[in-house]
Amino acid sequence: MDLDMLASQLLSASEAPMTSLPEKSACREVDGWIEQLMKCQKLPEEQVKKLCDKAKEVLSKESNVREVQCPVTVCGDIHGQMYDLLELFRIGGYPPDTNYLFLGDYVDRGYYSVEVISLLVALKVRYPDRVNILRGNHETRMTSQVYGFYDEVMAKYGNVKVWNLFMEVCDYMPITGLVAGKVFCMHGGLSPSIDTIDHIKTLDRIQEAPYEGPVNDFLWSDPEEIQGWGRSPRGAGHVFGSNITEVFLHSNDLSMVSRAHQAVNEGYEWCHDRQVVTTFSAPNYMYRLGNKAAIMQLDESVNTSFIQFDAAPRKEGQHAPSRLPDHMYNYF
Ligand SMILES: [Mn+2]
Repeated sequence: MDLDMLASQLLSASEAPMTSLPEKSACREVDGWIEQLMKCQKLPEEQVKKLCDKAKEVLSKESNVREVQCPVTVCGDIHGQMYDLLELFRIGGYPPDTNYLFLGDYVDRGYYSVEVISLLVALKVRYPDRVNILRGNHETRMTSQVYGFYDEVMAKYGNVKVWNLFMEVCDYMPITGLVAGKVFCMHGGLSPSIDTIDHIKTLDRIQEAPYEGPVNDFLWSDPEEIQGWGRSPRGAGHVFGSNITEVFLHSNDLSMVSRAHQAVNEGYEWCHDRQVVTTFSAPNYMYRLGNKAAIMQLDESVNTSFIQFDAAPRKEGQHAPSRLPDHMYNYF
């Protein structure tokens, strides 16, 4: 589908019910940014600054455990794959007609980290109650400096200011989400230092994610077919077994854990007796893995259904897939 058409579709969706008059012109400005980003055109630095200031204000009001109502569509890793994110919206519906919960990893690896994080943050600012963005392990300085976003900002803006601005926004992103009080969501997994949802709410999150501890665990951990806790091969976070999941869900009166963080062939994958689901929304990850992507829809009764999708057709003028440097292929 033509990108201009996508943009105009989003615009007409955003002409729906609006707020007071002074807010109206602010909304119109953000709508303009969204329209531009939907064409995969980056914003000028001054507009990024304005966007990030607004985003910090919006996100600072959110809890470490972002509460979300149903229906909502849950999305996993995007990793700078802008044309695939546009495909996701084409398939899943455009905000604000579809409510979204993104589980992090917006940047790094793909060619359009700048445009992807700009678009998602702009949608957050424009529709704060309908678009939710959690922090992933790539929304940190330590990771995005190494895996692409930092270099992309240098290449596209000629300096690192935009990277710094977005990293400040990342510091404000909630760490976990709770859908309908039943589905506990995060980028990575559980933490051995946290037994209750209430405990998470007391953590001090507005900072660069620490190298260890609970915030780091939520961003980095993985479910594993073991019992108890184990060392993670990633060198950050932990691996946790089905008995850990079982106890956490039971003691917090939850029905399941929804997370992302691992590329899975079908775009989604259940484990731990269907108490944990992984959703991954970057099709043909890194333009070479050949995996499907998926999004998870939670309906009014918190029932799950999945939509799988393949990579968007490549358009002329887009980067050809080339082999990335070897160090990019390790276990992230
Ligand atoms: Mn990740």
